[in-house]
Amino acid sequence: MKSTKVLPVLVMVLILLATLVGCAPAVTPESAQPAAPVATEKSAEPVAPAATEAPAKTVYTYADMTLCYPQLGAESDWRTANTASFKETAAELGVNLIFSDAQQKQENQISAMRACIQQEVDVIALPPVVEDGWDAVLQEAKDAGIPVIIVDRSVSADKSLYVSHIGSDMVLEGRKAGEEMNKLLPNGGNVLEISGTTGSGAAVGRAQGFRETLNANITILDSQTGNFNPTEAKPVAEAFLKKYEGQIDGFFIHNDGMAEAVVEAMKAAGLQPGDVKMISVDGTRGGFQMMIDGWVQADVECNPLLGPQVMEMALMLMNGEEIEAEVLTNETVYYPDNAAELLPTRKY
Ligand code: GZL
Ligand code: ZN
Repeated sequence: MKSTKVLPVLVMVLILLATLVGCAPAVTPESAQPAAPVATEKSAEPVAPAATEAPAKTVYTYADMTLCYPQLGAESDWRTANTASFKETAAELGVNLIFSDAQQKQENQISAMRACIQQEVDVIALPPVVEDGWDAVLQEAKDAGIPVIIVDRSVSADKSLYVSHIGSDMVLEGRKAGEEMNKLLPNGGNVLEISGTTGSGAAVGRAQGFRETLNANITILDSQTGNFNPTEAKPVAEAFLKKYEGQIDGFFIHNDGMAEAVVEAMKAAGLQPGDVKMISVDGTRGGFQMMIDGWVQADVECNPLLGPQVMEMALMLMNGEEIEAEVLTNETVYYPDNAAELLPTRKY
C-alpha cells in the first residue's frame, strides 16, 4: 500500500493543476477570431475606420456635354471649315452640339445664346461677329452659371464675363501682311485695302497690324469693307479699279473669299496676274489656287479648325479644371513657290 506521505503531495498537485486549467479560458472557435482593436495608450477611444468617405467626384465625359455654338454665319470657306470642325468633332466625341447660323447678324447670335441659357447648356462657345455689344448676354450666362469660351475673333467685354479666348492674334496677322507688302514693294507704292466685317476683331486687328508695319514709302490710297464675303467685296473692287486705275501697286484683302472676287474684277478690267501685288488672309484652297495662278503673292494663314481644342477646354471646365485665359493659334504665311505642292494637303 502506498505511503501516506505521498497522498497529500499528490492531492496538492492535482488541486494546483485544476486551478490552472480552470483559469485558462476555453479555446472556442469564436474566441479564435482576431482580437477586437484594443485601445492604444495614445488614444482613449478605439480607432474606428473613417466614418464619412468623401463621395466619389463625378468625372464628366464628352457624352455628358451639351455645348452651345451660336455660329456667326457662312460668309466664307474659312467659316464653312470652322463649322465643319465643330460639327465633325462633336459627332466623333459624342458631344450634344447646339448649333445655329446667325447670318452675320449680332442680334441673331445673342438670341441663340439666350435660347442656350434657357436650355441650361453646359458651356457656350461664342464666335463673336463683332467686338462690342456682348456685355449683357455674357452677364446673363455668368448669372446662369454657364461658362463662355470666346472663339476666333475677340470681344471688348470685360474678361471677368468669360472664361477664355482661343483664336488668332489678328494684329500679328496684319503685321505679317505689312511685312510681305514691304518686301513686294521695296521702292514703295500705293495700295488699296478691302477689309473684313466692320467692327470685327479680325478686321480691326488686321488693319491695325498692317498700318503699324507698312514702310513710310507705301501709301494706303483707300480702304473699304467687303464684310468678309465675295458678294459685297466685288462691287468694292470694281469701283476701286475704276477710281484708281493705273495707280494701284498693291492690294491687301482681309480674306481669300473676298480676294477671289477682286481677281474676278481684275480679269474683267483686263489686268494680268502679278500686275498688282496681292496679299490675302486665311490660307484656304481658294487662296492656294490664286497663288498657283500668280494673282496672290502671299497668303497669311488663319486656322479655323478649332473644334477639338474648344471641346477639350469645355470638358476641363465641366470637371472643374483650370483652363488658359488666352489660347493663341500658331499661324504662318504661305507663298506661291510651294502652293502647288501643298494644295492637296489643305483641309479647307
Ligand atoms: C478670322 C475669321 C475670319 C476669316 C474670314 O479668324 O473670323 O472670318 O478670316 C471669316 O474668312 O469670314
Ligand atoms: Zn487667324
